[in-house]
Formats: sequence, structure tokens, C-alpha cells
Amino acid sequence: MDDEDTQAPRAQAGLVVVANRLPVSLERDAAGRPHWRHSPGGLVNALEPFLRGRRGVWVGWPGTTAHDLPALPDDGLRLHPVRLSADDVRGFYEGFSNGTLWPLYHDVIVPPEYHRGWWDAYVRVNRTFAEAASRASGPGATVWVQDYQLQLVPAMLRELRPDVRIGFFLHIPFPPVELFMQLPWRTEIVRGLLGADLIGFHRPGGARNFRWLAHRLTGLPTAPHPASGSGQEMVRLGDRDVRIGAFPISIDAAELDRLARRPDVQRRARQIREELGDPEKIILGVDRLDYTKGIDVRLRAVHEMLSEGRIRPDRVAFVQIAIPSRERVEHYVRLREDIERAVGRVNGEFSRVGRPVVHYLHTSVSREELAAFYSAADVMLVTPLRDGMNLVCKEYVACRYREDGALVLSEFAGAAAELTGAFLVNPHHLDDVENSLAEALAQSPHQARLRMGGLRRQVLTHDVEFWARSFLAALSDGRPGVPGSPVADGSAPLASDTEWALT
Ligand code: GDG
Repeated sequence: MDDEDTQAPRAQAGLVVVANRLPVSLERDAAGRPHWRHSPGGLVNALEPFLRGRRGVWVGWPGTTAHDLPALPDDGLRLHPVRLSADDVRGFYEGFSNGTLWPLYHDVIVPPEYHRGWWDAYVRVNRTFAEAASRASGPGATVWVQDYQLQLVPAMLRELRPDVRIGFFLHIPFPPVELFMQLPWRTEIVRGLLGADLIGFHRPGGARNFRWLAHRLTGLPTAPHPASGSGQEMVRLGDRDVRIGAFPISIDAAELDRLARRPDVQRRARQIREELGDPEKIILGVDRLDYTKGIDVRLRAVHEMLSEGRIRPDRVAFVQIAIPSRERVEHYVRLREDIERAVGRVNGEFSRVGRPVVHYLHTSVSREELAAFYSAADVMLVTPLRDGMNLVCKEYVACRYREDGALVLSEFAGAAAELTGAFLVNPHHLDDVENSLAEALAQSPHQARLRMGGLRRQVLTHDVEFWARSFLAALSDGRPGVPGSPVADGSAPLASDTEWALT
């Protein structure tokens, strides 16, 4: 792959997905020779049929700044790489995306940093992505831009290519109005997004916050979308309407259900239980090692329950899989130290030789191994302080084909709105987490079946294909988005709904 690859006008496509990362990563064999490996994920699985069917292209960064890379795989899904320099990665990715936007959009759990240099890199790299998307798009193509790293791409692309249809989906929460207003470049971001024809969020609250901000920051009029019952709203931009709606993402539930039923996966699940010393109950956490995920909350709850004798170290094992993430960003380095100290503390106080209470794996595991862990776990503990959706909880449910097991889920995950049969907890309220965990550990098989049966009906019928299809249908011909996700739902009023002066 040489520089020309990123510049050449390749075959143009009718459907173009633009995401920060391509769905491949670079690996090296024993001799150090580089090769590409597909990184399968829900998004790729969901979009692949649409992309293949329409000779689609995926535009994204290959995840390395190295030169002289091997040719990208071409197995029907065409990949269009965007080249980034080490400076771009520092300013755009580690800086503005993960040091400014990520914490700002996740309730400022850590303070966001505002640096002009990071913003400049964000603008520059968004332009590079917009240009690449423009080159990849055939006349009148549909372009679907993904996530917070690329919020300026819709407007930049529209300027280059007024003929294409542009959709944007935000995978993380859209913040409350007061928090978004901190951002020195708030108007630029809103204008960048308004370049799209359809802007999708996980939750109606995010859509509502955005609509309100778009009006306040640009003075543009807003109105409910005329398609009755769609729950969508519009911002009117002269001769063009931008639609705003909620499209809760999901997983390839049938694929995971099948995987979990495989005899080798079930065998591995039994083996995991044996390897853990055959405890009565296995509690599981699976997350990217991120401060939004509330891994510390779980460890505090488990520690306190052990101290109070509410759970017994010889009867319960807690497995935390923490996937390495953003390891060059300072807050993540500190988080890892804090979590590892907390794990050490619990084990130091409560473990016996050869029998730790907390089994902490700082690694990623294969899809099969993950399904085996989900199958082995009696209780899945998902306690983010804020999460756009959270797919892990849906994956656990998809794997519980026997309708057993229990899900303890934070109210602050987007998924809580759908998974109402979970033990819903406020992760800021330690007693609440502990009481729910105790209840989940003690529930009868009958109660488990009732709860899990309901959760499975939701997850198996609202899968990632449903999500992609709903979004693309709304983008292409104006049909309503996801039923049952109206912007004006009955949820508690947000700060944006209150009297709030803009100075
Ligand atoms: C963002 C938003 C939103 C994890 N460990 C392993 C592994 N995983 C996979 C899980 C799951 C995915 O990673 C994590 O997805 P989440 O949704 O839980 O969290 P984020 O990465 O923060 O995702 C989030 C999502 O975007 C989609 O819109 O739901 O709110 O923050 O699929 O299975 N996969 C494998 N090995 C691991 O060790 N194979």
C-alpha cells in the first residue's frame, strides 16, 4: 500500500461507510512480516451485507502510521485507507477525540482538555476523511459517517459533494446542554453535523439535546418531522431539512446465540468453572479498560460485600476481563494503575493460596472464549457511569439460551432503556449496587427464567441488522426510524428542557 492508494480515485461506490478505523488491523507473523487481520465486530457484520450488495466501500484509518504496508485484503468488501501521520494521531485521535470529546460527552467523568492545537488537528484530519469519502462516492451515493471522531465530515463532504446523501451516527452519548456548551468549538461541531441529512443517536434524550443546541447555536428553526409517529425532529436549513432521531444499536444476536450453543463453547464454559475452583457463583465483568465503564465501582462493591460477609471468598469468583485501550492517553495509564491496585487489595485481604477471589485479565480474548465466559457467568456486572449503549450486556443475554443467569446493569447505559428486566442500578450508589448484586446472586431459577426470557425477546428481535436497516431506510426514503424510540418519550426532563439562558 503506498501513498497513491489514499489519493487515487478508486472505483466509486453507491454506499460508503466512513469510520475512524478500517475493520482490519495489522499483525506480524513469527518472522516479523506484516499482514492484515479482519477485526470482525457488530458494525462490520451489520453493514457488510449492505456494502457487498451495493458494491460498497469502507473508508477509514488502518490503525498504523507505518509506511510500506502490505496491500489491503480485497475479498468483496472494498477498503479505502486514510493515511494519518504520527502528529495527526496525537492531535486528532489521542488529543481532541479522546482527551476532549470522549470525557466531555461522558459527563466529564474526567476533566476534558481544550487545546487549540488538538482542534486544528481535528479539523485537518476530518477534512482528509471528507476528501477520501468524496473520492470514494459515486454520483448520488449514500455516505454513512460514524461517530465522534468525524463530526465535521458531514458538512465538509456536503461542500465537496452536494449530490450525495449523508447519514451520521453517534455511538457515544450526546451530552447534556450545559456540558456541551463548555466546548470552545461548539458551534463548529453543530454546523459540522448539520451537513448530514439524518443524524442518529442511541437515545431520544441525545437527539433532543442536539436539536435544542442546534437551534440555540445557529438560530435555525426546528420542528417535529411530519412522518407521524416517527419520533424524529427536523432542523430546517434553507431549502434542506436535517432529520434527527434515535436508533438504538444492537448486536448480531443470532450469531452469538448459535456460538453459545456450540458444544466446544459449552465445554470451555465448564472448564472455566473448574479452573476457577468450582465456585458456587461466578460474577463477570467485560469492558475496554475505560474510566467510563465503572470497573472501580464493581471492585468497591465486591470488596465491601466480602468485608461484611455478604459474599464468601470460598464460594464466589469475580472475573474481570479488561481489554487494553488507549494506552498512550494519560488518564488511561492512571486508571490501569488504580484498577490493578484495587484488585490487589481485594485479593490481598480475601484470597487463599491458589484461590484468588478476583481474576483480572488485562487482555482481549477470542470471540469463542468470550462466549464461553458469558456462558459460565451466573451474574454479569455492567456498571458504567455513562455509556452510549453498551453491547456487552446484550451479548451476555444473547448467550443465555437456557434462560438462566442474571444481568446487573447501570441505569446510565443506553441499553437500560431496553433491558428493563435487568437488575437496574445507580452506579453512584454503592448500597444499590451491592443490594442488587446480592439479589441477583440469590434469585431462584424461576425468577431468572422470567427476567432472562424477557431480556432475550428484546435482544433477539432488535438486532444490529434491524438497527442498520432502520437507519438506512430513514436515510434513503424518509420512512420512520426505530418504532418505540420517540424523541418525545416519557423520560425525565433534561437540563435542556428547563429555562436556561445563553450568554
Ligand atoms: C462504543 C460505545 C456503544 C470486548 N472485549 C473483547 C471483545 N469485546 C467487544 C465486546 C463488545 C465490544 O467489544 C465493546 O462494546 P461496548 O458497547 O460494550 O463498548 P465501547 O467499546 O465503548 O463502544 C458504546 C458502542 O460503541 C456501539 O455503538 O454500545 O456505548 O462506548 O462487542 O464483545 N471482543 C473480543 N474479545 C474481547 O476480549 N472478541
